[in-house]
Amino acid sequence: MITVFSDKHALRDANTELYGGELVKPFERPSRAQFIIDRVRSVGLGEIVKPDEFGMDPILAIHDASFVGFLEQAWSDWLKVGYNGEAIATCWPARRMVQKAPDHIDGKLGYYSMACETAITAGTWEAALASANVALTGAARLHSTREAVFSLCRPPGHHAAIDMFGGYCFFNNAAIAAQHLLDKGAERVAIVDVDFHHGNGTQDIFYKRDDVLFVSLHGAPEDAFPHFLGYANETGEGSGEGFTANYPMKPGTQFPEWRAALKSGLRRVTEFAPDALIISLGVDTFESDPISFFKLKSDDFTTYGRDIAKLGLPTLFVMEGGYDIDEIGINAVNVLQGFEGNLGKTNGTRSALRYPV
Ligand code: Q9C
Ligand code: ZN
Repeated sequence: MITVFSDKHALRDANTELYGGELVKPFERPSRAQFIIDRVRSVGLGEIVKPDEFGMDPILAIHDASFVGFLEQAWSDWLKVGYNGEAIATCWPARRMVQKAPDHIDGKLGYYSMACETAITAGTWEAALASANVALTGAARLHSTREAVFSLCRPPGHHAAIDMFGGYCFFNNAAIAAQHLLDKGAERVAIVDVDFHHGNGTQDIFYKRDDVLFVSLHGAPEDAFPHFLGYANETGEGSGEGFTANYPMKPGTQFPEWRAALKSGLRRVTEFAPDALIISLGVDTFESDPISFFKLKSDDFTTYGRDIAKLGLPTLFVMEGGYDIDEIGINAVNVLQGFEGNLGKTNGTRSALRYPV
């Protein structure tokens, strides 16, 4: 399997995350990607390629132009008001307030965010852009070769909505990749989000659409971030009704229960008969993840990689979360090796996309 990777991820290197009432060193840090790419190399997963540049159009196909403009300017706007720290939102347009972007950066940060742990800093824009290009390059490669690709995105993307960043995410890389495949001729794309956290951004983006099936397995909103989306009764709206499936699970959930939910979600994918499958690959389901509460062990990642491969679909893996840094490379690459172990290197050619090149 080829891996798409950009060194520019390292430009996303915040000093602070608001966590438990303290400003701590962010859980989402550059060494995460380093450990994963090191593991990709050490197991000989396959070729590692740099991303191509796709310009702004594929990003603007998913995100509001005003939001994208805000992200591009946020750090310089923040510096202009003379603050000393990193750019963190402190107020939001909450219930019964006016939903309108104001002029001041303090207001804009709240308007365009869904959480405040994610500080904007110098280099954040460049890294987020590179991460989207990593996803797009993976999608383009999947389209032309039909072989599975690993887009080692960082920063992650699944909490980013049409006009909101947060949860360590800025652009929704998986959504951007899905739209790119549709624009290239795919009729249907399925996204299965196995990150510990609910993929609120991805769900929101595709909620009223029937061309993208969104399936998410995650910590139940009662107990887990992002807390305000991801209940089982969220199933889509309008023509999107029935094209969102949520599997919220309780603290302490172990692999057998998690795997049963995955298999149920994968059956939904099979029924949907997509041209391509995107896996939002977070490995924060690991038993010793510092901010999550599922109990998967390293071998379980291999097992479920094999489960995914059994669908026989052209598959793009897009990296999302995972914060047990020492084990992140092993767990992420275990999924990919499990996937490849099942069908081998011929996977892509065995299951051709059903639309013409
Ligand atoms: N007490 C991703 O995995 N903070 N984002 C949670 C828990 C935010 C996770 C606080 C976690 C965001 C891509
Ligand atoms: Zn996560």
